[in-house]
Order: sequence, then structure tokens, then C-alpha cells
Amino acid sequence: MNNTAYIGLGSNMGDREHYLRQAVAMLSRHHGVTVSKVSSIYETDPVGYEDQDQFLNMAVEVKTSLSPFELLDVTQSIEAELGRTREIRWGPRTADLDILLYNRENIETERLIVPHPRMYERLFVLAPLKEICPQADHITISAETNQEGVRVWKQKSGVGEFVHSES
Ligand code: A4P
Ligand code: MG
Repeated sequence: MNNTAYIGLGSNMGDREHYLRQAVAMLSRHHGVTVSKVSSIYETDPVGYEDQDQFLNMAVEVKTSLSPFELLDVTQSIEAELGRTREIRWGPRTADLDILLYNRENIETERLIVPHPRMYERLFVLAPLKEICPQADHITISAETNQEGVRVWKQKSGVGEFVHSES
């Protein structure tokens, strides 16, 4: 578990909190992944495609023995298992898991780009990330970023509450 990664999670369909909790619990059940920190849960206005319901967003820190691509396999299988159907780009989803940072690596491939290319202008990513990630503390939120539409919905609690919340 000698790598540190940050994952951004979002949901705006059905029981949003349930999907976030399920996703975190599924991450932590994977042998190669330990969830080490969880942020608060934020309620956020939709960005990109705006004619959709509000999101819940959060971020988690994981310690992992997996490579970035293996971690992407895991996050994508969690999205699939949580029944994500995606008809519209940036549209509604039950669970979306984006790899935000993986150590300090820069990866630019067809399948995976890290740091996540859109995270720097998205307050719904940066607000939860800054709570748990020392290296993100230095990221300044650009002047063009809409400062509104992101508010704490449930204060940060312990990892254990997430990991043991679902069977
Ligand atoms: N991919 C490349 N890099 C990564 C990475 N670092 N992490 C590839 C995860 N995936 C990565 O993603 C499309 C492809 O990106 C994947 O096949 C993977 O190989 P996707 O998740 O399948 O598609 P998507 O999420 O619909 O598109 P995209 O472009 O990833 O959307 P975003 O940027 O994730 O935005 N508003 C609020 N308030 N809250 C939200 O959470 N989310 C979105 C989705 C839009 N608006 C939102 C929110
Ligand atoms: Mg995505």
C-alpha cells in the first residue's frame, strides 16, 4: 500500500448518499486499497450539463498497492456495479469515480489522465479535496471558477462510518 491516491466521487440520481457510501465501502473492501481519509459530503449545483439534479460530491484518500490503471479498473467496476447508465456526457449518474491524483505522477494516456484535467476549475472537486489532501492546499481556486453552488451537506466523519456502513 505504498501509493497515495485521491478519488473524487459524485452522485445525482436516486439515493445519492447511499451510492457514495456504497462506493467508499466497495473501495475499502478491495484487497489492494485502504481508504485512509474521507471528506465532508457537499451538495453542489450541476456543472457542464445544467439541466439535471444537484449532486452530492466528496473525496477520499486511499493507500494502494495498485497501479493507476489497476485503480481505474476498480473504480470503473464500482461504477458499473452501482448501475451507472450514462446517456449524456456530464449528465446524471448514480456514481462517478474520478482519479484526481496518484502520488505526484503525471499520466497522459488515452484511458487515463492524472491529475484529472478538469479538477482545477471545479469547486465541487477542490472543496472536498482540500479538506483531506495537503498537496491540494496549494492549489488556488482560479478567478474564473464559480465560487457558488457548493455547500457542506454533511460534515466529515471517520472513515469507519463509511467502511462499515454497508454490507
Ligand atoms: N479518464 C481519463 N482520466 C480519468 C481519470 N483521472 N479518472 C477516462 C477517471 N476516468 C478517467 O469518463 C470518461 C473516460 O475518462 C473514462 O472512460 C476514463 O477512461 P466517464 O466517467 O466514463 O465519463 P463522464 O464522467 O461522463 O465524463 P467526464 O468527462 O469524465 O465527466 P467529468 O469531468 O467526470 O464530469 N457537476 C457537479 N456539481 N458534480 C459532479 O460530480 N460531474 C460531472 C462529470 C459533470 N458535472 C458535475 C459533476
Ligand atoms: Mg468521470
